[in-house]
Amino acid sequence: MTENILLSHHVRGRAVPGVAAFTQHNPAAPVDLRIEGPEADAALVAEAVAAAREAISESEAGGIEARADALARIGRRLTGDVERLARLIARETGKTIGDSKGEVLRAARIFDFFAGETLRNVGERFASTRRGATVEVDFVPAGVVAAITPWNFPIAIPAWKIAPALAFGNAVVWKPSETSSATAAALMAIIAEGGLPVGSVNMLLGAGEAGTLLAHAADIDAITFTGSVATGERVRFAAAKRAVRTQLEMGGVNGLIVLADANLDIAVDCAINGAFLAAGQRCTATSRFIVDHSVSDRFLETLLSRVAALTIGDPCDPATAVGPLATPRQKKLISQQVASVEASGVKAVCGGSAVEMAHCFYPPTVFDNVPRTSELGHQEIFGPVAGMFRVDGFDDAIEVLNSNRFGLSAGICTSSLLHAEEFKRRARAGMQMINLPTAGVDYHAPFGGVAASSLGPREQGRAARSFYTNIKTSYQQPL
Ligand code: UN1
Repeated sequence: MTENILLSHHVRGRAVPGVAAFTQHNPAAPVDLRIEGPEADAALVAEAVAAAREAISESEAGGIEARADALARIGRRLTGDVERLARLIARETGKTIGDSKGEVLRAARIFDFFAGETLRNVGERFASTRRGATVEVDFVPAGVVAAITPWNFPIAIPAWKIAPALAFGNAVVWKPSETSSATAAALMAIIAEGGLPVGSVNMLLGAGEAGTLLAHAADIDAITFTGSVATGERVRFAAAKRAVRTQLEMGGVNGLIVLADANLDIAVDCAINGAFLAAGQRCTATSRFIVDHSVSDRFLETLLSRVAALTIGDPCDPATAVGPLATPRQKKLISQQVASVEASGVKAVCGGSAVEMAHCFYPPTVFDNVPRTSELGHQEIFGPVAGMFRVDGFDDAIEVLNSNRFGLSAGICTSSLLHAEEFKRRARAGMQMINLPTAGVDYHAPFGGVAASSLGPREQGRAARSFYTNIKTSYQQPL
């Protein structure tokens, strides 16, 4: 029997229903679950922004300890609810149950981390160049933050935007992806019971227009966005028009270098994890294996035997390693991208369009001998698809690594300290991974990329404060 879930917006502490405008099914078994949600219109966007604006002064009046307590409470609730939330994520987005549990716990720890940051928002005090005077620097709330979040980390990414926004005294209008709106609504319900002032977090649902309206809304102070390059560009233009600050996390076409001196078992582990877990649907996923020709045949042979052993299936089954893509639309897009690479003459050594799979499942796909000019090296494919580029030594590997316009995460497998150090210096990326997969980051360290991957201040960890606060500098001469 199909479970039907009908979602509502959440504005000023209340559920706001609307006409169903979008639908999401369990991508592994469409008859299992049907989710419907409404599309926010301009009037509701304006109301949510107004509610958020009012909550900011209440949050200030409540003080930092009340905010810290609320964030800690939300973190505890998430931990207590891990089984229910993880099952919902798995059924709504196709993420495997193990990854879904890990993600809920990560979100809980993010709220906990920012509960502490609420109390650690220390300023600075300088002596002035003017005798007797002092200069103080305070980090004050940026204001109303619009958060636009994707479906691939449906709880962790909202957590690492909403928790710091609240910690530093802001209020939020949040537009989650229509593909993960039921998970968003479950998080929203937990946040709403956290004890924050009404309107501190408002959630607007929708499949397109709502996000556009929010990005263009009058009276927002900042927009934080994670998603595709194309949507990120639209958000950037909308924000630039009204000089609203932006933080954009977009795509990557991340490379993993495997040098001749690498431990090949570790290299294959990194490749499998980076390219195929979460069905490759992470902006930090590995899409390029950049392998020294002296080890490339052995690397490929081990990789292919490991890929063949990956269990593809029901994300709710703990034995599953690779679940489905999130939506039929994603499957169609990835199928087209793979077909286009095949049409250019590059050969898939496993997976590819020859393999038909049910529902939203897509086979792990590896291309070999990819030419450096291939679209595979330049265009993000948000699925379990990667290409092998055979290279000649370290310098050649770095040249291939840095040859596209992105710069999110870069990896290297090597036992040479010298090469590891050189790699950190020369890789053009926001994150460098040495003998580790390109995907999988800690929540207490800065996250973000360079070049076409990211724009604006870093997310997560202590670095998050710079986006969510304004700096006030006060000069004082005692009389
Ligand atoms: C991770 O690799 O642990 O959308 C996090 C994404 C990134 C998050 C990746 N913003 O995939």
